[in-house]
Amino acid sequence: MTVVLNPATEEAIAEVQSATVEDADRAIEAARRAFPAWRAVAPSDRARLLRRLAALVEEHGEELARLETRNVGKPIQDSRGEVAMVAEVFYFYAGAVDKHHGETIPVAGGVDLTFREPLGIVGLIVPWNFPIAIASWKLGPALACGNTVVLKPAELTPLTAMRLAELALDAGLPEGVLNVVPGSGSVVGQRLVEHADVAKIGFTGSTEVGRSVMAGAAGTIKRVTLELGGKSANIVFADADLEAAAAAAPFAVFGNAGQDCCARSRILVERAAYDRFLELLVQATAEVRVGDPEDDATQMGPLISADQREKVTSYADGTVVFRGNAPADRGFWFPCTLVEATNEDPVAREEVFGPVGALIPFDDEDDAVRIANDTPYGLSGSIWTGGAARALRVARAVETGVLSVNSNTSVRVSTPFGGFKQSGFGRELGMHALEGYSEVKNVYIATGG
Ligand code: TXE
Repeated sequence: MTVVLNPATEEAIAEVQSATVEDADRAIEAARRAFPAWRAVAPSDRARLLRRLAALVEEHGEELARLETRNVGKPIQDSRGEVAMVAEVFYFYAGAVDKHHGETIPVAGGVDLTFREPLGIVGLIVPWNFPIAIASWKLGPALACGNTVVLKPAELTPLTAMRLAELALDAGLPEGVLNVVPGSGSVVGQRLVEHADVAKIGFTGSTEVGRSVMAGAAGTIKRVTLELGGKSANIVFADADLEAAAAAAPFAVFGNAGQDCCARSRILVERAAYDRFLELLVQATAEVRVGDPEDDATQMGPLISADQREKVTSYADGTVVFRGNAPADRGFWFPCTLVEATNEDPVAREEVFGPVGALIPFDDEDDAVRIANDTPYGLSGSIWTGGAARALRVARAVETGVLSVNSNTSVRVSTPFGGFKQSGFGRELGMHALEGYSEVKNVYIATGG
Protein backbone atom coordinates (compact mmCIF):
# COMPACT_ATOMS: atom_id res chain seq x y z
CA MET A 1 0.00 0.00 0.00
CA THR A 2 1.33 3.46 -0.91
CA VAL A 3 0.23 6.44 1.15
CA VAL A 4 -0.37 9.43 -1.13
CA LEU A 5 0.47 12.80 0.45
CA ASN A 6 -0.61 16.38 -0.10
CA PRO A 7 2.79 18.09 -0.50
CA ALA A 8 1.39 21.40 0.79
CA THR A 9 0.37 19.91 4.14
CA GLU A 10 2.13 16.51 4.33
CA GLU A 11 -1.30 15.01 5.11
CA ALA A 12 -2.25 11.59 3.75
CA ILE A 13 -4.98 11.99 1.14
CA ALA A 14 -5.30 8.42 -0.14
CA GLU A 15 -3.92 4.93 0.08
CA VAL A 16 -3.28 3.15 -3.17
CA GLN A 17 -2.52 -0.52 -3.65
CA SER A 18 0.90 -0.82 -5.32
CA ALA A 19 0.69 -3.18 -8.25
CA THR A 20 2.83 -6.29 -8.49
CA VAL A 21 4.44 -7.86 -11.54
CA GLU A 22 1.39 -10.16 -11.73
CA ASP A 23 -0.94 -7.11 -11.75
CA ALA A 24 1.11 -5.60 -14.57
CA ASP A 25 0.92 -8.87 -16.51
CA ARG A 26 -2.88 -8.98 -16.03
CA ALA A 27 -3.19 -5.45 -17.40
CA ILE A 28 -0.99 -6.32 -20.38
CA GLU A 29 -3.14 -9.41 -21.01
CA ALA A 30 -6.33 -7.29 -20.82
CA ALA A 31 -4.82 -4.86 -23.34
CA ARG A 32 -3.81 -7.78 -25.58
CA ARG A 33 -7.33 -9.18 -25.57
CA ALA A 34 -8.90 -5.76 -26.23
CA PHE A 35 -6.59 -4.87 -29.13
CA PRO A 36 -8.19 -6.71 -32.10
CA ALA A 37 -11.64 -5.22 -31.45
CA TRP A 38 -10.27 -1.74 -30.69
CA ARG A 39 -8.22 -1.52 -33.88
CA ALA A 40 -11.31 -2.62 -35.81
CA VAL A 41 -13.53 0.16 -34.43
CA ALA A 42 -14.60 2.41 -37.31
CA PRO A 43 -12.62 5.66 -37.37
CA SER A 44 -15.67 7.82 -36.79
CA ASP A 45 -16.71 5.69 -33.80
CA ARG A 46 -13.22 5.83 -32.29
CA ALA A 47 -13.28 9.58 -32.73
CA ARG A 48 -16.72 9.78 -31.10
CA LEU A 49 -15.46 7.82 -28.06
CA LEU A 50 -12.46 10.13 -27.69
CA ARG A 51 -14.76 13.17 -27.97
CA ARG A 52 -16.96 11.71 -25.25
CA LEU A 53 -13.94 11.23 -23.03
CA ALA A 54 -12.93 14.85 -23.69
CA ALA A 55 -16.43 16.02 -22.75
CA LEU A 56 -16.38 13.99 -19.53
CA VAL A 57 -13.01 15.50 -18.61
CA GLU A 58 -14.56 18.94 -19.10
CA GLU A 59 -17.63 18.02 -17.05
CA HIS A 60 -15.42 16.74 -14.24
CA GLY A 61 -12.88 19.53 -14.73
CA GLU A 62 -13.10 21.08 -11.29
CA GLU A 63 -13.03 17.69 -9.55
CA LEU A 64 -9.93 16.62 -11.53
CA ALA A 65 -8.21 19.97 -10.97
CA ARG A 66 -8.84 19.81 -7.19
CA LEU A 67 -7.50 16.24 -7.09
CA GLU A 68 -4.39 17.24 -9.06
CA THR A 69 -3.75 20.24 -6.82
CA ARG A 70 -4.09 18.19 -3.64
CA ASN A 71 -1.80 15.48 -4.96
CA VAL A 72 0.89 17.59 -6.70
CA GLY A 73 0.69 20.84 -4.72
CA LYS A 74 0.34 22.91 -7.88
CA PRO A 75 -1.76 26.11 -7.82
CA ILE A 76 -5.41 25.42 -8.57
CA GLN A 77 -5.39 27.83 -11.52
CA ASP A 78 -2.56 25.81 -13.08
CA SER A 79 -4.44 22.56 -12.48
CA ARG A 80 -7.55 24.01 -14.13
CA GLY A 81 -5.48 25.00 -17.15
CA GLU A 82 -3.88 21.57 -17.38
CA VAL A 83 -7.19 19.72 -17.10
CA ALA A 84 -8.65 21.97 -19.80
CA MET A 85 -5.65 21.01 -21.93
CA VAL A 86 -6.36 17.31 -21.34
CA ALA A 87 -9.85 17.76 -22.81
CA GLU A 88 -8.38 19.71 -25.72
CA VAL A 89 -5.86 16.91 -26.34
CA PHE A 90 -8.61 14.30 -26.60
CA TYR A 91 -10.65 16.58 -28.90
CA PHE A 92 -7.57 17.14 -31.07
CA TYR A 93 -6.80 13.42 -31.45
CA ALA A 94 -10.48 12.60 -31.98
CA GLY A 95 -10.22 14.94 -34.96
CA ALA A 96 -6.93 13.38 -36.05
CA VAL A 97 -8.19 9.78 -36.33
CA ASP A 98 -9.28 10.10 -39.97
CA LYS A 99 -6.60 12.59 -41.00
CA HIS A 100 -3.63 10.34 -40.35
CA HIS A 101 -3.73 8.27 -43.50
CA GLY A 102 -1.55 6.51 -46.01
CA GLU A 103 -0.43 7.40 -49.54
CA THR A 104 -0.37 5.92 -53.01
CA ILE A 105 3.05 5.95 -54.63
CA PRO A 106 3.64 5.75 -58.41
CA VAL A 107 5.39 2.47 -59.29
CA ALA A 108 5.76 0.31 -62.40
CA GLY A 109 3.43 -2.64 -62.97
CA GLY A 110 0.89 -1.96 -60.30
CA VAL A 111 -0.23 0.16 -57.39
CA ASP A 112 1.71 0.89 -54.23
CA LEU A 113 -0.02 2.07 -51.12
CA THR A 114 0.82 2.63 -47.48
CA PHE A 115 -1.20 2.03 -44.33
CA ARG A 116 -0.73 3.40 -40.83
CA GLU A 117 -1.01 0.39 -38.58
CA PRO A 118 -1.30 0.53 -34.80
CA LEU A 119 1.64 -0.90 -32.87
CA GLY A 120 -0.47 -3.06 -30.54
CA ILE A 121 -0.06 -2.67 -26.78
CA VAL A 122 1.81 0.41 -25.67
CA GLY A 123 3.23 1.00 -22.19
CA LEU A 124 3.10 4.59 -20.98
CA ILE A 125 5.26 5.65 -18.03
CA VAL A 126 4.64 9.16 -16.73
CA PRO A 127 6.11 11.43 -14.02
CA TRP A 128 4.68 13.39 -11.11
CA ASN A 129 5.12 16.98 -12.30
CA PHE A 130 2.20 17.15 -14.78
CA PRO A 131 0.50 13.82 -14.08
CA ILE A 132 -2.78 14.04 -15.99
CA ALA A 133 -1.54 16.38 -18.73
CA ILE A 134 1.46 14.27 -19.70
CA ALA A 135 -0.66 11.09 -19.52
CA SER A 136 -3.11 12.63 -22.02
CA TRP A 137 -0.31 13.66 -24.42
CA LYS A 138 0.50 9.96 -24.79
CA LEU A 139 -2.99 8.51 -24.48
CA GLY A 140 -4.52 10.75 -27.14
CA PRO A 141 -2.31 9.68 -30.08
CA ALA A 142 -1.94 6.09 -28.80
CA LEU A 143 -5.70 5.51 -28.68
CA ALA A 144 -6.39 7.47 -31.86
CA CYS A 145 -4.01 5.18 -33.77
CA GLY A 146 -5.88 2.08 -32.51
CA ASN A 147 -3.46 0.89 -29.84
CA THR A 148 -4.46 -0.38 -26.43
CA VAL A 149 -2.61 1.01 -23.46
CA VAL A 150 -1.16 0.20 -20.05
CA LEU A 151 -0.40 3.45 -18.23
CA LYS A 152 1.82 3.60 -15.16
CA PRO A 153 1.51 6.83 -13.21
CA ALA A 154 4.30 8.03 -10.91
CA GLU A 155 4.28 6.54 -7.42
CA LEU A 156 3.69 9.94 -5.80
CA THR A 157 0.81 11.05 -8.06
CA PRO A 158 -1.47 8.23 -9.21
CA LEU A 159 -4.86 9.81 -8.40
CA THR A 160 -5.91 11.70 -11.53
CA ALA A 161 -4.76 8.90 -13.85
CA MET A 162 -6.90 6.43 -11.88
CA ARG A 163 -9.90 8.75 -12.15
CA LEU A 164 -9.28 9.22 -15.87
CA ALA A 165 -9.44 5.44 -16.37
CA GLU A 166 -12.91 5.45 -14.74
CA LEU A 167 -14.03 8.31 -16.97
CA ALA A 168 -12.78 6.42 -20.04
CA LEU A 169 -15.06 3.50 -19.15
CA ASP A 170 -17.94 5.93 -18.55
CA ALA A 171 -17.25 7.42 -21.98
CA GLY A 172 -17.73 3.97 -23.50
CA LEU A 173 -14.15 2.91 -24.22
CA PRO A 174 -14.22 -0.90 -24.06
CA GLU A 175 -12.72 -2.69 -21.05
CA GLY A 176 -9.02 -3.36 -21.52
CA VAL A 177 -8.36 -0.46 -23.91
CA LEU A 178 -7.02 1.91 -21.25
CA ASN A 179 -5.51 0.17 -18.22
CA VAL A 180 -3.97 2.16 -15.38
CA VAL A 181 -1.55 0.29 -13.11
CA PRO A 182 -0.24 2.35 -10.18
CA GLY A 183 3.02 0.95 -8.88
CA SER A 184 6.72 1.48 -8.64
CA GLY A 185 9.06 2.14 -11.55
CA SER A 186 11.30 -0.77 -10.68
CA VAL A 187 8.37 -3.23 -10.60
CA VAL A 188 5.57 -2.13 -12.96
CA GLY A 189 7.66 0.21 -15.13
CA GLN A 190 10.40 -2.34 -15.55
CA ARG A 191 7.86 -5.05 -16.40
CA LEU A 192 6.32 -2.91 -19.14
CA VAL A 193 9.79 -2.24 -20.55
CA GLU A 194 10.72 -5.93 -20.63
CA HIS A 195 7.42 -7.63 -21.51
CA ALA A 196 7.51 -9.17 -24.99
CA ASP A 197 3.85 -8.28 -25.73
CA VAL A 198 4.43 -4.54 -25.22
CA ALA A 199 5.36 -2.96 -28.56
CA LYS A 200 6.36 0.50 -27.41
CA ILE A 201 7.19 2.55 -24.35
CA GLY A 202 6.22 6.21 -24.20
CA PHE A 203 8.28 7.59 -21.31
CA THR A 204 8.59 10.95 -19.59
CA GLY A 205 10.97 11.23 -16.66
CA SER A 206 14.60 11.61 -15.73
CA THR A 207 17.40 11.16 -18.26
CA GLU A 208 18.89 8.48 -16.01
CA VAL A 209 15.77 6.30 -16.03
CA GLY A 210 15.24 7.12 -19.73
CA ARG A 211 18.64 5.59 -20.41
CA SER A 212 17.66 2.37 -18.60
CA VAL A 213 14.28 2.27 -20.41
CA MET A 214 16.11 2.52 -23.73
CA ALA A 215 18.55 -0.23 -22.75
CA GLY A 216 15.74 -2.47 -21.48
CA ALA A 217 13.67 -1.91 -24.62
CA ALA A 218 16.55 -3.26 -26.72
CA GLY A 219 15.79 -6.78 -25.46
CA THR A 220 12.57 -6.94 -27.50
CA ILE A 221 13.36 -4.17 -30.02
CA LYS A 222 10.59 -2.02 -28.57
CA ARG A 223 9.91 1.39 -29.97
CA VAL A 224 10.58 4.15 -27.46
CA THR A 225 9.72 7.80 -27.17
CA LEU A 226 11.71 9.58 -24.46
CA GLU A 227 10.88 12.99 -23.02
CA LEU A 228 13.65 13.59 -20.51
CA GLY A 229 15.21 16.37 -18.52
CA GLY A 230 16.17 19.86 -19.65
CA LYS A 231 18.38 22.80 -18.74
CA SER A 232 16.97 25.39 -21.04
CA ALA A 233 18.26 28.89 -21.67
CA ASN A 234 16.22 32.06 -21.58
CA ILE A 235 18.39 34.35 -23.74
CA VAL A 236 17.80 38.07 -23.18
CA PHE A 237 19.53 40.44 -25.63
CA ALA A 238 20.09 44.10 -24.78
CA ASP A 239 17.80 45.11 -27.67
CA ALA A 240 14.82 43.25 -26.15
CA ASP A 241 11.84 44.78 -24.39
CA LEU A 242 13.53 44.28 -21.01
CA GLU A 243 10.39 45.04 -18.99
CA ALA A 244 8.43 42.35 -20.83
CA ALA A 245 11.29 39.84 -20.64
CA ALA A 246 11.76 40.42 -16.90
CA ALA A 247 8.03 40.28 -16.16
CA ALA A 248 7.75 36.91 -17.92
CA ALA A 249 11.00 35.31 -16.72
CA PRO A 250 9.91 34.29 -13.19
CA PHE A 251 7.11 32.07 -14.49
CA ALA A 252 9.54 30.33 -16.85
CA VAL A 253 11.56 29.21 -13.81
CA PHE A 254 9.16 29.19 -10.88
CA GLY A 255 6.08 27.82 -12.66
CA ASN A 256 5.15 24.46 -11.13
CA ALA A 257 7.76 25.36 -8.47
CA GLY A 258 10.44 24.82 -11.10
CA GLN A 259 9.47 21.17 -11.55
CA ASP A 260 9.12 21.52 -15.28
CA CYS A 261 11.33 19.93 -17.91
CA CYS A 262 10.89 23.13 -20.00
CA ALA A 263 12.03 25.41 -17.15
CA ARG A 264 14.23 28.18 -18.53
CA SER A 265 16.44 27.88 -15.48
CA ARG A 266 19.54 29.38 -17.13
CA ILE A 267 18.79 33.07 -17.63
CA LEU A 268 21.40 34.35 -20.11
CA VAL A 269 21.59 38.14 -20.20
CA GLU A 270 23.69 40.35 -22.50
CA ARG A 271 26.22 42.24 -20.37
CA ALA A 272 25.10 45.66 -21.66
CA ALA A 273 21.63 45.10 -20.14
CA TYR A 274 22.60 42.87 -17.20
CA ASP A 275 22.24 45.31 -14.28
CA ARG A 276 18.95 46.79 -15.48
CA PHE A 277 17.49 43.34 -16.24
CA LEU A 278 18.55 41.97 -12.85
CA GLU A 279 16.84 44.87 -11.09
CA LEU A 280 13.60 44.27 -13.04
CA LEU A 281 13.79 40.49 -12.56
CA VAL A 282 14.23 40.76 -8.80
CA GLN A 283 11.20 43.07 -8.62
CA ALA A 284 9.08 40.67 -10.68
CA THR A 285 10.22 37.63 -8.68
CA ALA A 286 9.39 39.35 -5.39
CA GLU A 287 5.79 39.62 -6.64
CA VAL A 288 5.30 35.88 -7.24
CA ARG A 289 2.54 34.79 -4.85
CA VAL A 290 3.69 31.65 -3.01
CA GLY A 291 1.26 29.86 -0.72
CA ASP A 292 -1.82 27.66 -0.39
CA PRO A 293 -2.24 25.89 -3.75
CA GLU A 294 -6.01 25.76 -3.27
CA ASP A 295 -6.21 29.57 -3.20
CA ASP A 296 -7.16 31.05 -6.60
CA ALA A 297 -4.55 33.81 -6.24
CA THR A 298 -1.57 31.50 -5.64
CA GLN A 299 1.09 31.33 -8.34
CA MET A 300 3.56 28.88 -6.80
CA GLY A 301 3.05 25.96 -4.44
CA PRO A 302 5.43 23.55 -2.68
CA LEU A 303 7.79 20.97 -4.13
CA ILE A 304 6.52 17.43 -4.56
CA SER A 305 8.40 15.76 -1.69
CA ALA A 306 10.96 16.06 1.09
CA ASP A 307 13.51 14.30 -1.16
CA GLN A 308 12.96 16.85 -3.89
CA ARG A 309 13.40 19.70 -1.41
CA GLU A 310 16.67 18.20 -0.23
CA LYS A 311 17.91 17.92 -3.81
CA VAL A 312 16.90 21.51 -4.65
CA THR A 313 18.49 22.88 -1.46
CA SER A 314 21.85 21.56 -2.57
CA TYR A 315 21.82 23.92 -5.58
CA ALA A 316 20.66 27.11 -3.90
CA ASP A 317 23.96 28.39 -2.58
CA GLY A 318 26.65 30.41 -4.34
CA THR A 319 25.91 34.05 -5.09
CA VAL A 320 22.25 34.34 -4.12
CA VAL A 321 20.86 37.66 -5.41
CA PHE A 322 17.28 37.05 -4.33
CA ARG A 323 15.48 34.64 -2.02
CA GLY A 324 11.71 34.99 -1.58
CA ASN A 325 9.37 33.81 1.14
CA ALA A 326 7.58 30.51 1.53
CA PRO A 327 5.50 28.93 4.28
CA ALA A 328 7.79 27.40 6.86
CA ASP A 329 5.67 24.98 8.87
CA ARG A 330 4.25 21.90 7.17
CA GLY A 331 4.72 21.07 3.50
CA PHE A 332 7.68 20.75 1.16
CA TRP A 333 8.16 24.45 0.51
CA PHE A 334 11.07 26.18 -1.15
CA PRO A 335 11.27 29.92 -1.91
CA CYS A 336 11.89 31.50 -5.33
CA THR A 337 15.67 31.86 -5.55
CA LEU A 338 17.92 33.67 -8.02
CA VAL A 339 21.66 33.01 -8.11
CA GLU A 340 24.49 34.44 -10.19
CA ALA A 341 26.48 31.64 -11.79
CA THR A 342 28.80 30.59 -14.56
CA ASN A 343 27.73 27.93 -17.02
CA GLU A 344 30.21 25.56 -15.37
CA ASP A 345 28.49 25.61 -11.96
CA PRO A 346 26.30 22.60 -11.03
CA VAL A 347 23.25 24.91 -10.79
CA ALA A 348 23.73 25.68 -14.51
CA ARG A 349 24.70 22.17 -15.64
CA GLU A 350 22.21 19.96 -13.81
CA GLU A 351 18.43 19.90 -13.83
CA VAL A 352 17.52 21.41 -10.45
CA PHE A 353 13.78 20.78 -10.79
CA GLY A 354 13.00 23.45 -8.21
CA PRO A 355 12.51 27.23 -8.07
CA VAL A 356 16.14 28.22 -8.59
CA GLY A 357 17.11 30.45 -11.53
CA ALA A 358 20.78 30.88 -12.53
CA LEU A 359 21.75 34.23 -14.06
CA ILE A 360 24.63 34.07 -16.53
CA PRO A 361 25.97 37.10 -18.44
CA PHE A 362 27.09 36.87 -22.09
CA ASP A 363 29.11 39.16 -24.40
CA ASP A 364 27.46 38.92 -27.81
CA GLU A 365 25.29 36.72 -30.03
CA ASP A 366 27.96 34.07 -30.64
CA ASP A 367 28.69 33.87 -26.93
CA ALA A 368 24.96 33.49 -26.15
CA VAL A 369 24.59 30.60 -28.60
CA ARG A 370 27.78 28.94 -27.33
CA ILE A 371 26.60 29.06 -23.71
CA ALA A 372 23.04 28.02 -24.57
CA ASN A 373 24.36 24.93 -26.39
CA ASP A 374 26.97 24.06 -23.78
CA THR A 375 24.76 21.49 -22.05
CA PRO A 376 23.96 17.81 -22.60
CA TYR A 377 20.26 18.73 -22.78
CA GLY A 378 18.22 20.26 -25.60
CA LEU A 379 14.55 20.57 -24.76
CA SER A 380 13.29 24.15 -24.87
CA GLY A 381 14.35 27.78 -24.53
CA SER A 382 13.50 31.40 -25.25
CA ILE A 383 15.00 34.28 -27.17
CA TRP A 384 14.12 37.87 -26.27
CA THR A 385 15.20 40.44 -28.88
CA GLY A 386 13.84 43.34 -30.90
CA GLY A 387 15.50 42.06 -34.08
CA ALA A 388 13.60 39.65 -36.30
CA ALA A 389 16.70 38.50 -38.18
CA ARG A 390 18.58 37.88 -34.95
CA ALA A 391 15.59 35.97 -33.54
CA LEU A 392 15.63 33.63 -36.54
CA ARG A 393 19.43 33.26 -36.60
CA VAL A 394 19.57 32.36 -32.93
CA ALA A 395 16.50 30.12 -33.14
CA ARG A 396 18.24 28.08 -35.88
CA ALA A 397 21.50 27.94 -33.92
CA VAL A 398 20.17 26.83 -30.54
CA GLU A 399 20.13 23.02 -30.31
CA THR A 400 16.73 22.37 -28.74
CA GLY A 401 13.45 20.86 -29.87
CA VAL A 402 11.18 23.72 -28.83
CA LEU A 403 11.84 27.48 -28.76
CA SER A 404 9.86 30.64 -28.23
CA VAL A 405 10.70 34.20 -29.28
CA ASN A 406 9.63 37.09 -27.05
CA SER A 407 7.59 34.58 -25.07
CA ASN A 408 8.31 31.71 -22.71
CA THR A 409 5.53 29.38 -23.83
CA SER A 410 6.43 26.33 -25.82
CA VAL A 411 3.74 23.73 -25.28
CA ARG A 412 0.60 23.73 -27.42
CA VAL A 413 -1.81 20.91 -28.25
CA SER A 414 -1.38 21.26 -32.01
CA THR A 415 2.42 21.74 -32.20
CA PRO A 416 5.24 19.21 -31.80
CA PHE A 417 7.04 18.95 -28.48
CA GLY A 418 10.22 17.03 -27.69
CA GLY A 419 13.94 17.14 -27.24
CA PHE A 420 17.31 17.19 -28.97
CA LYS A 421 20.41 15.59 -27.43
CA GLN A 422 19.96 13.97 -24.00
CA SER A 423 16.51 15.50 -23.57
CA GLY A 424 15.25 12.52 -25.55
CA PHE A 425 13.69 11.83 -28.94
CA GLY A 426 10.33 11.44 -30.59
CA ARG A 427 7.68 14.13 -30.61
CA GLU A 428 4.53 14.51 -28.57
CA LEU A 429 1.47 16.62 -29.34
CA GLY A 430 0.28 17.81 -32.72
CA MET A 431 0.08 15.49 -35.71
CA HIS A 432 3.74 14.54 -35.17
CA ALA A 433 2.86 12.42 -32.13
CA LEU A 434 0.89 10.01 -34.33
CA GLU A 435 4.17 8.90 -35.94
CA GLY A 436 5.28 7.50 -32.61
CA TYR A 437 2.19 5.35 -32.15
CA SER A 438 1.87 3.80 -35.59
CA GLU A 439 3.90 1.82 -38.09
CA VAL A 440 3.98 2.45 -41.84
CA LYS A 441 3.04 -0.62 -43.86
CA ASN A 442 3.80 -0.66 -47.58
CA VAL A 443 1.72 -2.84 -49.93
CA TYR A 444 2.41 -3.40 -53.63
CA ILE A 445 -0.41 -4.73 -55.79
CA ALA A 446 0.51 -6.02 -59.23
CA THR A 447 -2.14 -4.98 -61.73
CA GLY A 448 -0.71 -6.79 -64.76
CA GLY A 449 -3.69 -9.18 -64.93
O1 TXE B 1 12.00 10.57 -12.03
P1 TXE B 1 11.94 9.11 -12.61
P2 TXE B 1 11.95 11.00 -10.47
C1 TXE B 1 13.80 14.65 -13.45
C2 TXE B 1 13.93 15.78 -12.46
C3 TXE B 1 13.71 15.11 -11.15
C4 TXE B 1 14.41 13.77 -11.39
C5 TXE B 1 13.99 12.64 -10.52
O2 TXE B 1 15.21 16.32 -12.53
O3 TXE B 1 14.27 15.79 -10.07
O4 TXE B 1 14.09 13.47 -12.73
O5 TXE B 1 12.56 12.46 -10.56
C6 TXE B 1 9.25 5.54 -13.53
N1 TXE B 1 11.77 1.40 -15.27
N2 TXE B 1 12.45 14.54 -13.99
O6 TXE B 1 12.87 10.16 -9.65
O7 TXE B 1 12.45 8.14 -11.61
C7 TXE B 1 8.74 6.22 -12.28
O8 TXE B 1 8.00 5.31 -11.49
C8 TXE B 1 10.65 1.97 -15.73
C9 TXE B 1 12.22 15.22 -15.24
O9 TXE B 1 10.55 11.01 -10.07
O10 TXE B 1 12.57 9.17 -13.95
C10 TXE B 1 7.91 7.33 -12.88
O11 TXE B 1 6.64 6.82 -13.29
N3 TXE B 1 10.10 3.05 -15.16
C11 TXE B 1 10.96 14.77 -15.87
C12 TXE B 1 8.73 7.75 -14.10
O12 TXE B 1 9.59 6.64 -14.37
C13 TXE B 1 10.72 3.61 -14.10
C14 TXE B 1 9.81 14.55 -14.97
C15 TXE B 1 9.60 8.99 -13.89
O13 TXE B 1 10.37 8.84 -12.73
C16 TXE B 1 11.90 3.04 -13.58
C17 TXE B 1 10.19 13.84 -13.76
C18 TXE B 1 12.43 1.91 -14.21
N4 TXE B 1 13.57 1.31 -13.81
C19 TXE B 1 11.48 13.90 -13.31
N5 TXE B 1 12.30 3.81 -12.53
C20 TXE B 1 10.51 15.57 -17.06
N6 TXE B 1 11.00 15.19 -18.24
O14 TXE B 1 9.69 16.46 -16.94
C21 TXE B 1 11.40 4.80 -12.38
N7 TXE B 1 10.43 4.69 -13.33
